[in-house]
Amino acid sequence: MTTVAEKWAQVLNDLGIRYVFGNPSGPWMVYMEALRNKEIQFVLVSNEASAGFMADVCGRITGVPGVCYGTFGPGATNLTTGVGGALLDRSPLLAFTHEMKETMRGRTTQMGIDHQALFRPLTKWTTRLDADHVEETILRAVDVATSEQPGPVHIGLPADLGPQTATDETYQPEPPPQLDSPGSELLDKLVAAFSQARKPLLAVGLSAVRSNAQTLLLKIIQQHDIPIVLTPMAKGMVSEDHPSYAGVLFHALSNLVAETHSQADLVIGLGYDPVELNYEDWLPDAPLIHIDAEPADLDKGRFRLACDIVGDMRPALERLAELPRVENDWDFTALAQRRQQLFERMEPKEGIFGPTAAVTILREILPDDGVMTCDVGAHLHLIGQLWRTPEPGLSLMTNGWSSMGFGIPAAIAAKLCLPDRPVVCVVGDGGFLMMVGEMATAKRLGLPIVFVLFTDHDLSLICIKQELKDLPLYGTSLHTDDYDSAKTFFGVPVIPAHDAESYRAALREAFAADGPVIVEAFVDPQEYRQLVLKGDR
Ligand SMILES: Cc1ncc(C[n+]2csc(CCOP(=O)(O)OP(=O)(O)O)c2C)c(N)n1
Ligand SMILES: [Mg+2]
Repeated sequence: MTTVAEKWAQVLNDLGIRYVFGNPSGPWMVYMEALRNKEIQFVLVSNEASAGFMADVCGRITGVPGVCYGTFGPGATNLTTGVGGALLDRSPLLAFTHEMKETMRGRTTQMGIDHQALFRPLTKWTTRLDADHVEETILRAVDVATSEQPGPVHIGLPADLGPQTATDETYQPEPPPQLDSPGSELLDKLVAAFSQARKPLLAVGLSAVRSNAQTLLLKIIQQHDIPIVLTPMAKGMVSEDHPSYAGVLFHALSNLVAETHSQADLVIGLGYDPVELNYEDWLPDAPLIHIDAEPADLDKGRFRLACDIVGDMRPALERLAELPRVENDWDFTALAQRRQQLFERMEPKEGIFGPTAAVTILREILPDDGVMTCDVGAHLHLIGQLWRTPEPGLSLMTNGWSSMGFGIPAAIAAKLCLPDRPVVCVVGDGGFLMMVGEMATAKRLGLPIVFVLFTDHDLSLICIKQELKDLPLYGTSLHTDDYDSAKTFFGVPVIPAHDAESYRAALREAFAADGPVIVEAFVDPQEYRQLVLKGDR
């Protein structure tokens, strides 16, 4: 006889899942025990929101849905913060929560709320497990979670289900759905518009990263010499020193990036997911061609959608790559000057230890194959533009969900999935306070991760927004004037750094350590004022 919990663990094991993140409860014990027997590690987190973020990042890195768990009511609501991340950052994820047993569902009872209703707006699908369909439910959930656009699925576990006998199943999974190929008339329209344009521009987003279209993309910009802008989560799709590279939308100095895209007379949005930045927030007065698995989300009263190529991206890319070179009017000398100016303006200034110095020095020290995870705040806006990203997937951020608290759990998950790579997390002091409990997790797991904490004593991004509106700074200060750096957090040592020299030494020491280390960089946030929130939105 196999119990539901045992079969559940077997199915997860067969899928290649190695970690389940969460915080336990009474009815979860049979599932934990089943995991232990399958050598799937249950990773205890301090807050279920982290479990969601960790599962999201495992899903992004491995392509197999990450798995997380929360108990009734508050366990589930904590988990939703991470599950929402998987929805808007497009990561495959399975979220399990305990629900009341059938006879108690809808009754007044401790911790009892409707989890199906809770997860409906946060997931692609929400369902409930039963003893007759354990394998079928999980495999269907995986299909939903991994199909375009990837995202989370919630599966409720009735409280009394785990120890019940699982029925034998004969479920035959269906082949995964294929994306439609766009018709040849649409591709002809694309070629015609591209051939007529004098200043076409490529805008590459998050979905392009998933489409494995990088080689074709590089071929197109090589062939036709056209500029390319990236969304923050598409960083790494083209190198920052490529002659076509025009910068990242929305992040630092986006006004300078706009000097290129505002000249375009045709924009080709390639895998452009407006979840990061709506087209309307930056599109020039030029027609748009949208190439993605999802139709264009555009205010068509204000902008002209010349062509919506929905489905598989590759045929459109292949047509552009095969097309004989189309001449255009772009001035590549001016583009190179703007690119140079963009990076010069983010160079550290003499005598100030600010975020630009902290990011620049970290980039020098982290090897090219290292993974950098980042939290949300002014520091992310800087990193999004400044951080050289040799390949997609080496800068992990949340720009769809944009939740503070992402960076620390993301780094833990990245290190678990990629143990041979150096992993660093950059986190603001506000975001650090949200997830400081996960220092205990990193310590317990013995993960050599470097957490670079930018202590600027403020929610800097919000301060800058207040200043831009001529409002007094209010409700944004994190510490008192007598702030004293901690020596350790739950056994994780803290190395303070007040200048570039001590910071460099601290990083070297931290990367050489065999466990987690916090490098606390006391950065002067003033330079953000010249760099972030400069346009777009
Ligand atoms: C969960 C959550 N709460 C609030 C916000 C709004 N928000 C965005 S950035 C930010 C400030 C972040 O401060 P900190 O972590 O210190 O980073 P800094 O801006 O100082 O670099 C806030 C409050 C958010 N994005 N996510
Ligand atoms: Mg701060």
